[in-house]
This record gives sequence, structure tokens and C-alpha cells, in this order.
Amino acid sequence: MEKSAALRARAERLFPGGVNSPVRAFGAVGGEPPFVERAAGAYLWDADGNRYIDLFGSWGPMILGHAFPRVVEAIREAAGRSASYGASTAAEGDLAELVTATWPSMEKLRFVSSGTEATMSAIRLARAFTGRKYVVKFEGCYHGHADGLLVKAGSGVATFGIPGSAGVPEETAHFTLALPYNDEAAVEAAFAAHQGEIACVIVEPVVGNAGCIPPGRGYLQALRRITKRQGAVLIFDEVMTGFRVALGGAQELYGICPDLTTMGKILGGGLPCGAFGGRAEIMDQLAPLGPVYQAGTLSGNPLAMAAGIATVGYLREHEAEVYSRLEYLSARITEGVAEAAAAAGVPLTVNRVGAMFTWFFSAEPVRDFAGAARADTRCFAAFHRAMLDAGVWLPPSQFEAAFMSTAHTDEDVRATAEAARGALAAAV
Ligand code: KE4
Repeated sequence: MEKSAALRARAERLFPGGVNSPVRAFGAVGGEPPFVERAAGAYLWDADGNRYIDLFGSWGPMILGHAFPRVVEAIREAAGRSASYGASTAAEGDLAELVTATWPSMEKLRFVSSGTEATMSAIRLARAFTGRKYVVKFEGCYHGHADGLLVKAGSGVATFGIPGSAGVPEETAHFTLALPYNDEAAVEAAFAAHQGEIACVIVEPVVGNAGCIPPGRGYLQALRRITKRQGAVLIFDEVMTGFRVALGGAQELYGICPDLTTMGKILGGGLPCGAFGGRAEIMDQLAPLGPVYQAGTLSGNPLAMAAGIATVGYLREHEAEVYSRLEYLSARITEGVAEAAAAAGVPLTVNRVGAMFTWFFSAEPVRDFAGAARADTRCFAAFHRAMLDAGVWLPPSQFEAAFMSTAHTDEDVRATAEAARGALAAAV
């Protein structure tokens, strides 16, 4: 690990914490994060030549595996025509049509360069459309790092949010209500306490950022019913679930039509790309048509569009094969580790929706953030380190989702279960 160590030493001189995104620093699991030099298919190689089975897939985008030939070729071809123009292109419409063809709620959309931009813009739009200020989010859901979304729950479910990060003014957090997930009564109470004041409800329809937490039966339907009755905008944050849990995302899986949807990750095939979209009457409030300003130098970037068209195009052309393979592999890999945990007498709860899942070190079911927080994070950290040493790279936090790709194989499933048997012995 000497090359990674040298790279880390330099990185720590250049970047706060040596990283360009905090979770990469392994703060939640300890140990020294390897520096990745290349990846192909289901595997990462670090600067010292060690190979890892990749179970976090760049936090979701790499659903076809790394360096998927059709995606690489599309990026290469687009790059030869320049990386960016700052002008409109056919490619933006080509990717948008792939989206609208499989996401009927997306009557109109706009591309941005990250999930954070997508959610930040969708909320501004919802506030303008409704003329209201308050935003409801849920504990354990992460929607990027815009100020108003870095908010923790206040004392009661209907009380105002408190800053979840330094630098977020109380005045900003005041307008965000952070409620418990999977709790319909809490949403009713918030609307009762803030009649006519709540602009939108933003939700991860399947939570990935507390670890994977599926919606309870009828929960998403309740959010749709309540927001419709209250005249509030329902925003599905499908940055992670989009094209992941189904080609049409969680809204296809659970049969819900949100007013706005945010996307990212898989949409750009690994390049910087996000989008927000939904009802045309809401989207048409955006400049230059309407009064809501939103903009981006690299929005609709030609290389991101090319990677997205190649990725989403492949998913559409091979939908049945892709999602049945992801379901098969994800079921087998989660069961394999669960069996190893049972054999080792280690309490483990598996939450999974399609090819996103989490092994919670908890004997209890995990249905909300409070449940996730009861997991044994020390045990998870020991498990993570032992799995990494055994060549399996899990997301470095109990509160993150793991992801499979179509490039993973039965051998990867077997090797992961074998590594888990050893790692679980180390974890207890
Ligand atoms: P980005 O700004 O990181 O592209 O997207 C923010 C975002 C929005 N919505 C959801 C549901 C998300 O999961 C994310 C970002 N996810 C994290 C992983 N949990 C990104 C990894 C990181 O922060 O480094």
C-alpha cells in the first residue's frame, strides 16, 4: 500500500481531509483508503495493484460496470468534437427523450451537473410555484449539500429544522421541517401545524443515505395523497434510485406520479450529470420562460450526454435482461453474507430493493433512521476493513447503500461470501 500512502500524504497537503468528498476519507470505518488507479467491469485496482470487487460502484452510477465499452466509445467520440460548447446540442434532446420515454411524470426537464444542483433547483421551483416557503424532508435522507437541505430535525415533528452543518444560518434551517421517514402521522402533523405554508415534500422514495431503507406499505401513496390534498409539490429525489431499482425508478416500482423528480448518477453514466423535471406547468416557471432563475455552464455537457445516452440507451434496449440479472445477483450476494453472519452468530439485517442494499449490523428490522442508528457501527467498521483486506470494497459507512452492476458474476458472489466468513470472525 506504499503508493497509495504516498498519494494520500500529498492529497492531505492539498485537500481538506485529503479528499474531494468527505465519505471517501473512510472516517466512519477507519483505516487508510486506497487510491484507485483504474477500474474495469466489477473491479477496482488501487495504485499498488491490489484488485477489489467493487460493491459501491461510484455511489451508484456504474450500473453497467466500469469502462463499459459502449460508454467509453461514446465519450471518446464526443470528446473528439470538443468537451463543451455552452450552446444547445442534439444530444441533450436525445438523452431527454430517452428519459421522457420511460418516465411519464417527466413532461419537461432540465439538465444540471450534479444531484445537489437538481434538488436545490427543484425546491426553488416548488417554492415559486406555490408561493410558500417551508420544505419537508426526512431524517436519514440526503439530497446533496444545499444549505436548506443540511438540516436536522427540530425538537418536535412540526418544529423548525436546525442547521445540520456549520455555515448554515438558523434562518435558512428554519424553513425546513425534518420528519421521521415511514411515519405518515408526522407528515399530517406538519401540515396541520403549517397550514398553507409548505411548498414541497422531498423524499428519497427508497432511502439510500441511511443505508437502504424501503418505504413501508402505503407510505409513498400517503405522501402523494397528503401533498395533493394540501397543494404541496411532491418531489421524488431519484438521484440514487433512478434507473437503479427499475428503469423508470422508484416511481415505476411503486406506481406513484410525483410532481417533480430529481435525477443524477446513472443518468450521466459516471460523468457529472443531474436533472430535474416533472409537470410542465411547474417547469415552465423556469428562466428564460418564467421568473425562476437557474443556470449552469456545463449543464447538458456533450460528454455527459454521450455517456448518459449510451448508458440509458443500453438499459432500455436490454431492460428485461439487465434488471433480472441485477435482481438475481443482488439477492444471491445479500443472502450469501447473511448466511455467513448467521453461521458466525452475528446479528445482521438485510434491507434491499433491487440492486441497492445494506447489511445492517443489527438484530432488529431497520425501518427509519432511528433504527439504522441502532446498528453496531463498530462491528460494521471492523467488517468493512476485513472485507477490504480480503479484496471486497464495500461503501465505507453503515449508513450508505451498496450496489451491484451487470458486470458482477456468480464468482464475485461466491468470493464475497467467502470473504465475509473470514471478516465476520474478525468483526465479532
Ligand atoms: P451529488 O451532488 O453528490 O451528485 O448528489 C447529491 C445526492 C442527491 N440525492 C441523493 C439521493 C443522493 O444519494 C445524492 C448523493 N449521494 C452520495 C452517496 N450517498 C454521494 C457520495 C458523496 O457524497 O461523495
